[in-house]
Amino acid sequence: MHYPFALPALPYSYDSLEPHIDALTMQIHHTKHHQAYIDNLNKAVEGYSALYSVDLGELLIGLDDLPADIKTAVRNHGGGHMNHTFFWQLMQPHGSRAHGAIADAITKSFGSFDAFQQQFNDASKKVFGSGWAWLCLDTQKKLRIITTSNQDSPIMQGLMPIMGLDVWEHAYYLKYQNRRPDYITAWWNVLNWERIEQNYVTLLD
Ligand code: MN3
Repeated sequence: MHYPFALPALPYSYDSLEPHIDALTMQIHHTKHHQAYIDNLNKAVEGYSALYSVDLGELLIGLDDLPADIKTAVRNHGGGHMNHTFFWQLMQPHGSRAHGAIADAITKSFGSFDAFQQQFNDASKKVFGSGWAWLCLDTQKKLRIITTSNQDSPIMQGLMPIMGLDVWEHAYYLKYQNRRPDYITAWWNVLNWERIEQNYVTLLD
């Protein structure tokens, strides 16, 4: 992904994650929130032609090398574009169950899938304010659960995301209001574990 950045189409319809994630939330999240990150990212990069061909991941990893006046905008809006593009792909109607290499790795790392789910949920609930919970692969190829604030991406701290959960209020407030834990519980019903496993396996190479 590089400039000019554009909104990716969802691989499913807005209402197809019902009842777990409601259609209006999906529509506003995709067409308003995600689009706004893209618009603001394009506005920030516009005029810096040396950056036009640079991949978004490289921009985020190399934030310190960016012109000072666009660093914060690229961090927030570039992170927002990166994270949401990733997030949409993790979901599908009629979610699947973890299996194969990723399920084995999770069991090995966390003791059991239930223990992993518990840890991931706890991390998601504890994010103060706006942010994300992530399952990442570190440089030693070990699985780690982390959280990030605002729209920071794990790649900004050298970790590769395998799955991630948006716990900004805009991701759940219309349906769940202040009940973030209910949103977190519901989200597990719409996961695309084939995609998550693919994210994992690709990183092992
Ligand atoms: Mn969001």
